[in-house]
Amino acid sequence: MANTTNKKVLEFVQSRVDLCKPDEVVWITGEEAQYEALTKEAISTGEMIELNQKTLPGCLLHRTKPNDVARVEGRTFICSRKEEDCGPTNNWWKPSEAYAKLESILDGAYKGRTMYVIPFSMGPVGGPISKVGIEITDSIYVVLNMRIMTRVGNDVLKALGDSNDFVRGTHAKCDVDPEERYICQFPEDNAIISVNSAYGGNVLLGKKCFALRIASYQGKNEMWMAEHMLILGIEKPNKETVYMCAAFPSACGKTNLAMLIPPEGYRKNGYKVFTVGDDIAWIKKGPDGRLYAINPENGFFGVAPGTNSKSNFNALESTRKNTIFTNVALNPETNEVWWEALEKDAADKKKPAFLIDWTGKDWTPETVDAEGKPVKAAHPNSRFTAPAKNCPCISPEFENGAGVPISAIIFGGRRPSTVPLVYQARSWENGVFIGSIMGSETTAAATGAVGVVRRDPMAMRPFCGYHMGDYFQHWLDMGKSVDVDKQPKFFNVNWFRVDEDGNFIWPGFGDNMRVLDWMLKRIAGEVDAVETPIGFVPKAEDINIEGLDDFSIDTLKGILKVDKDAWNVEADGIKEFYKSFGDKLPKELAKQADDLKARLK
Ligand code: OXD
Ligand code: MN
Repeated sequence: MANTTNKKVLEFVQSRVDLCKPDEVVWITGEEAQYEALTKEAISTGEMIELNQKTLPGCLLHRTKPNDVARVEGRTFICSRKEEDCGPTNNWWKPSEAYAKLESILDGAYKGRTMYVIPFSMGPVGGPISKVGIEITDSIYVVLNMRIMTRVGNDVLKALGDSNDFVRGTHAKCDVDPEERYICQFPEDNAIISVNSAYGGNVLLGKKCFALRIASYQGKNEMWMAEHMLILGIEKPNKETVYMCAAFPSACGKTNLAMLIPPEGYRKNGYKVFTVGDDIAWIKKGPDGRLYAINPENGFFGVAPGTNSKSNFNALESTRKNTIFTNVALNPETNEVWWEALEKDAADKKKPAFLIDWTGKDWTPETVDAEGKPVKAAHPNSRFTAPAKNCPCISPEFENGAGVPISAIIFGGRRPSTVPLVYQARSWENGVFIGSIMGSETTAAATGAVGVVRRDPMAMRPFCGYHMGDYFQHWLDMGKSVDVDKQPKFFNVNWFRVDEDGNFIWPGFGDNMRVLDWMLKRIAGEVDAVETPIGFVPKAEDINIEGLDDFSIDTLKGILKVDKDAWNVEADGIKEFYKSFGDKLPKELAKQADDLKARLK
């Protein structure tokens, strides 16, 4: 039964009942008993597999269809009223046509099924930066995941009251037909419709669809920002905690950086790292004029393969209870989960000899496909959905709805050459420029063409809900709204420089703390830097390499170098990329590109 008298909510829910024609309607209340009953039901139908309740209490495994294992950018649409508001980085679909097609798919889609109504809050319930959504779905998997990834239930409806400020999300699994799969955002209507998928990134509508695509549009209109950023806090020996946000394209180690364990020397000296968020930040000006960030999510939807006690101890610990695993392998002997590189090294002997792979088939380390290539037991994009509160280093400020004050904004990508380990922007405008040109370089293994940079501005290319040129302008406007002395400092990092043999030069992982430490010193005004055409680069002696085996100051100098020839090529590439935004490219950014070119002469 509905626990609200909010007319707009009731109207929306009724419109979905009329269209999708479910047998039954269940409102998600947030109560434990309801959750337990739904879990039991999903286990009884085989939708969920109950894992070893002694070693993995409250944990479940789910397998999606093999055609439904990742976000689908080609089938994701921004249905803005005007095409020019969508921009060159998104697919546009005229709203009237999109609604007509989607409604024809949704018509009767819940026949013989139960419709679940999930009221959810992005951010702590009732918080000043938080927002509400209602997701309608026919999937218990979605309900159980949303319960981990967001705050759900009656409290949310209470906080919403009579307000019309909520996002309307409709999801229907239908036949999971990839040809009829559509993930559509209607920014002007506060609406999302997702059909024919059951994969997390497409169907947990609070995440990419709302918290990035719709919220970025809301942020532009309401003077705040929704960003694809982790948030971490570093507690210094004097107990002061400095917060930083960081944006990286997918597969650059955001979750690892967010949960970093500092090297021993730092731990001994009293440094601690706390995680506020690993994927999304909502940023707004606070009463003191500084920028504050919240993590709108309540859990981590992390990639499982590669996660082990060495690469990310804290993430692994977070998955030890009340976690949903999707498309990982199952060890039938222990009823536990497994994925590639779950062992931290060869001496860690947990690697099983026999498994059920992510598709439900028998698997041994010798299993090969039709072409004789080894078959992976877990899908490379297999995931864990883990409650944030499980994380050993979750920040004490995680539930603070007012957010944490941001002192640094970090951008980065995978760049085997050209981009130094770290440099600092000259100003907010220059920082926006650096964010707008970030991206990852293709490698020979991936495409055959080495050195092609796929630009992914602010890591928002697949997630910006409006024209990217207007988005850059919004970044510039946000900067103007904050006094210079209260603005965060901008940095760019590159953990991925390689030597002639293709080996990573910088050790990465916990040792990235050494680079964050330099940023702390810059923020506190404790160290100088070298001015170069691209920005301020550290003096090598200001980066602490104590305790790093086989890593000399000369090696460090090598990855801090700014190569003018390489940057001239880069600057030309930037100008080419900027052309795609036409006259929506802010003049300030065009000038930044010209100034860079001039400084490189
Ligand atoms: C994610 C992504 O799943 O960015 O977070 O792809
Ligand atoms: Mn992400």
